[in-house]
Amino acid sequence: MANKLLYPRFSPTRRIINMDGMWKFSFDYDDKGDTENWKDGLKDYCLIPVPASFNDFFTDKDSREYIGNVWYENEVFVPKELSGTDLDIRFGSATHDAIVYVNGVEITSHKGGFLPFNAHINDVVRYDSFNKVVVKINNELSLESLPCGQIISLSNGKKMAKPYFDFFNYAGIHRSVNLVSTPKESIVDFTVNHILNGNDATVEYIVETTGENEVYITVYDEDGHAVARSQGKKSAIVIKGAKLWNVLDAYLYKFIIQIKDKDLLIDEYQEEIGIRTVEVKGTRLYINNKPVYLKGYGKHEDSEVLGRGFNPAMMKRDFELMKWSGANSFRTSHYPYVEEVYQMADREGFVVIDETPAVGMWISTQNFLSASKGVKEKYFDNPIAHEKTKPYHMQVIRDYINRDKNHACVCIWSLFNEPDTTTESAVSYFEDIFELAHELDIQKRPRTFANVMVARAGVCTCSHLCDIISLNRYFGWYVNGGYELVDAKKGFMEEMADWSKMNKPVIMTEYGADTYAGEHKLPSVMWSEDYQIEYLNIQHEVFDSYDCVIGEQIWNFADFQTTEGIMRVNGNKKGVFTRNRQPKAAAYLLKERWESLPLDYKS
Ligand code: CKU
Repeated sequence: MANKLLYPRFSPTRRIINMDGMWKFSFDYDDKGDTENWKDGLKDYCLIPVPASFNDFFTDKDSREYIGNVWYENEVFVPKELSGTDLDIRFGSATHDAIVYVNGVEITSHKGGFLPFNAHINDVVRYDSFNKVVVKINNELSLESLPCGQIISLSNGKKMAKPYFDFFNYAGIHRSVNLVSTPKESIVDFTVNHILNGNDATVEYIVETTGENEVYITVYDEDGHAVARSQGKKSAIVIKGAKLWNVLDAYLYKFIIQIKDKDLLIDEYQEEIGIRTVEVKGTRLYINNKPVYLKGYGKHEDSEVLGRGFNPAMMKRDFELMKWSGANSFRTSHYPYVEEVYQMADREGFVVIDETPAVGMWISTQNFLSASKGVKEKYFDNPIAHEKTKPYHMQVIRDYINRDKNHACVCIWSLFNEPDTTTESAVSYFEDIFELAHELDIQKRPRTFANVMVARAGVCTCSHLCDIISLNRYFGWYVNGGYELVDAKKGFMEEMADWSKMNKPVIMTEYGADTYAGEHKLPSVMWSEDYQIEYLNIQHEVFDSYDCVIGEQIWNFADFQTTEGIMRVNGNKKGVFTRNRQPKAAAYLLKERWESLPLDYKS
């Protein structure tokens, strides 16, 4: 059975053995891991925590910047009671590419660093004893990796990453590793769609199992009362007087799904489900048939020491700060985030624009900045994009929609970030990706991609495919910065006039100014906290002038790590909060604005 991406949960019929903790770890500088059979056990190693990026633990640059294969190893005891069940090993993610060995046998390989994968290990596991798990991970970038980039060689023989994107190429085992034991006949997938009729809601559902026994669903409200029941693998449940999932006012029902043979329970899985609809009409985004205005952030999974590793404490702090600032939404720029983030967004009522890792679709030997300016070769003119990247991108779309489809928080799919849409050669690629997302999503949620500044209205060859136009614009930063700020508004207004003619909703998915926390200057200069505020005031005037703008998500929630260079001061400093999650002055400006803008602003 191919797909067991369901989030790993304990139940009366399911067992989870969590493998997080200290793992053996080794860099493979000379590429000898394969010939020396490290799959059977690492020779020289240190211990390293999982989940985490490996990059920021060590005190030398070679470790931080390391490109190539790294190896991880751990042991797991598998009790006898699990024999007779289906046993899988499941990685929340491994960045970017991974090969997994159990007891020396290769059991799976996976391409891509931001989605879960699993493999069946029944045939190789030893019950009632310890089992060796070895993972070989590669963090190289190419034109056909997502995100895109390239690797160069230095004169000392070391490799170096040249990302075509503006975040550090963190790597390692970033999310939890679990052994998942399920019954031989089990629930493997579950999909819901919501229809509202008056005070009632109908939840259409499809349950996929590995057997023929009957499926039963019981729906519990938040007080633990059973409010509806259904039977069958494909049916609909009517919830009378349904309490809907609303923005910042979430309500989650618990769906308990069972496979039963008469009274015998065969498998059980539960999921919290928010009931809501999402729709675009004209220039508005409707949730539960009510127009909404989005306020919030483009984010990153990024923190000190851990890099891109999942940290529940950091996640909690981020949600508290977002709520404090009056935000109601964020974008998972520039890749699908850890599953716990969507669970929390469901619980808190945040609207999520869920993004794929399709970022850096520009060709450049420099970095993301030169990539998005004056490139000679256009990304989608290259056959590699169509022959190699697109099929892989389509697989990513399948996996991420499958993983995230049931989350109430996921209201918009962002299928690319800032691709080169200045050429006709992008169109067929985009058509196929947009079509696939539509076909796969039973809820038919709106699709978008974050449009780059050089692909203006009239130039962008792919914006007609979007249900919502998402714009990343830096008037007052990359153009017309500093004393020229007066001209920024004019240019921005003119461009928005063109976009508004498309009669589609527009979300500003990026705008921002690098700001060095603590830097103050009167009158302001670029990089000061004072300038970030002036810059934002201009942006807000533009957003308020155009009826079609139905959302604003500032770049970025917090300062984050990037590749070093003349454009970045130990990272991107466009954060409203510092990397340690403390406010810059602009946070108070946003809080005042966002707390005063009603959810139905512009309706
Ligand atoms: C952000 C050229 C614009 C790139 N865009 C994408 C995002 O990943 C960057 O961090 C803008 C920036 O701060 O430049």
